[in-house]
Formats: sequence, structure tokens, C-alpha cells
Amino acid sequence: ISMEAELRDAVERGEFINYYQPKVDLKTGKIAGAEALVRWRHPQRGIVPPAEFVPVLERSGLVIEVGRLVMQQAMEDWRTWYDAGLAPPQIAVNVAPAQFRCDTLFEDIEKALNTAEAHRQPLSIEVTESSLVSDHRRVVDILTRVRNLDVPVAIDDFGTGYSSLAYLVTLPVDVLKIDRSFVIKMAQDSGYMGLVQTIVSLAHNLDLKVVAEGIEKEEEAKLLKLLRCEYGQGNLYGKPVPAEEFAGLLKG
Ligand code: G
Ligand code: G
Ligand code: MN
Ligand code: NA
Repeated sequence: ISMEAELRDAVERGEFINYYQPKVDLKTGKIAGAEALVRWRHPQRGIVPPAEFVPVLERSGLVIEVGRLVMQQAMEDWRTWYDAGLAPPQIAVNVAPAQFRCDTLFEDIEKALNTAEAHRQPLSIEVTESSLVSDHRRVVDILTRVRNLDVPVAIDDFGTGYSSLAYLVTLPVDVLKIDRSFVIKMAQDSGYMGLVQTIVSLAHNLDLKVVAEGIEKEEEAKLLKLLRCEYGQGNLYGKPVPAEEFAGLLKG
């Protein structure tokens, strides 16, 4: 049985669950957001990380269906936390290139937002550079429509793709996410330190906020604060955890 067939069954059986990783305000250390990260709860193998199946979801087009489930689940969890009086933060969901190009994206977002019934922005999306290359007018149109739903857009893994900076900076987005690979190297390598500094300056000159990913050490957090990076995410603040555990973090 191929992994694609297995994944099709997994969709039927509802074996995908969301984990949530906190995003903190680097100044205060307080939770300022969350990223939803899908996991496959395999009946025999246990929790399977996305690196092992997201590429297959993408190749098969199943990512459109699973991405819809992840977004819907995120907004159901947001609502549950809200009803429990937990003041849930905005949840970011990853939108794969195939979803980004799919016409149902707006309906999916609207449905998810209706589930949250929020008075403020409960949802944001993260897209990688590969979603943003190709037809400029179409990309700008999609980004504009998403942002008109009050859903901010972040460019994920910023700087790791092959798209030109000149192209990226013309796009209507809200946030740049600095890739983990740059954060890991910045404390040891002045070249990477300079690169991160340049990304933060670029973002601020464009009125964008910055999130640094994969922060594991105090030293990295300190450097990022010095550079005026607004938000941080990484094991230093919390690994991705199931919804119930994330609710525990919100209780403080
Ligand atoms: O949680 P983890 O760091 O193992 O995730 C690995 C990668 O899988 C991340 O880089 C992330 O972009 C991707 N990923 C996780 N959840 C989702 C999801 O819901 N949709 C898509 N398209 N990608 C995801
Ligand atoms: O969407 P994206 O591919 O950026 O997802 C972030 C991924 O990075 C998730 O799979 C998450 O588990 C992982 N991650 C987040 N913080 C850390 C960290 O501090 N260290 C490591 N090794 N991985 C992390
Ligand atoms: Mn992401
Ligand atoms: Na990322």
C-alpha cells in the first residue's frame, strides 16, 4: 500500500491532529500567537511528524483537504479556548502552494472564521516563497483578498527560496518569518548575524513585523532583541504541543 493511499485513508478516518507552538513577544516573553503544525496520529506508528508526510500530501493534492481540516480545527480550538475564558492568541496556519492557488481558499478561510466567531483576528496564514513566485498579478490579487478577510499574511522561511528580493518586497504581506537555519547560525557566524540584521531592517523599512523561528538559546533571543525583532518562536519558549497542553500554557 502506497503512502498516498494510506494518507487518503487517514483523511477518511480523521487521523490528523493539530499541535500548537507558541510565538512570543520577545520584549515581554508573553505568548503573542501560535502556529498550528499538523501531525498524523498513525494507529500503529504513533505520532508521525509532518516532514514524513507533508511532501506526499503536496504531491498528491491531498494537502488541499488536509490544509482545510487544519484551518478548521485551529478555529474550533480557538473558540474552545475563548469560551473557556483563556484569551487565545491569533493562530497561524501554513498554507501550501497548492492551497494558495486553489479557488476554495477564501471559502475555507471564511468558514473557519465563522467557526471562531471572533470579534478580532483569530487567524493568520504563512506561505512560503514558492507560493508567491509565478503570476504576479494573481498572487497580489490572492494576497489582497486574504488580507481583506482580516487575515494577516506571513512569508515563511524568508530568505531560503530563490525568488528575488525586489519581487518579494512589492507583495502585500504583513510579516517576515526568519528561517530557523539563519537563527541557528547567527550566534557563531557574523555573516549570518549580518543577514538576520538585514532582514529585520528590510522588514521594518517596509512596515512589516518579524518573527524569528527555531530559537533554542537565550543568546539567540538576546541578539534578536538587540536587532529589534518583534517575535520569536522555538524550543526555548515551547515545543509544538497538543491543543489541551497549549490551553495549559494559556492558563499560565
Ligand atoms: O512541526 P514540524 O517542525 O515538524 O513541521 C515541519 C514542516 O512541516 C514545517 O516546516 C511546516 O512548514 C510543515 N507543516 C506543518 N504543518 C503543516 C500544515 O498544516 N500544512 C502545511 N502545508 N505544512 C505544514
Ligand atoms: O512552518 P515551518 O516549517 O517553519 O515549521 C516550523 C518547524 O520548526 C516545526 O516543525 C517545528 O516543530 C520546528 N521547530 C520550531 N522550533 C524549533 C526549535 O527551536 N528547534 C528545532 N529543531 N525545531 C523547531
Ligand atoms: Mn510555518
Ligand atoms: Na518555517
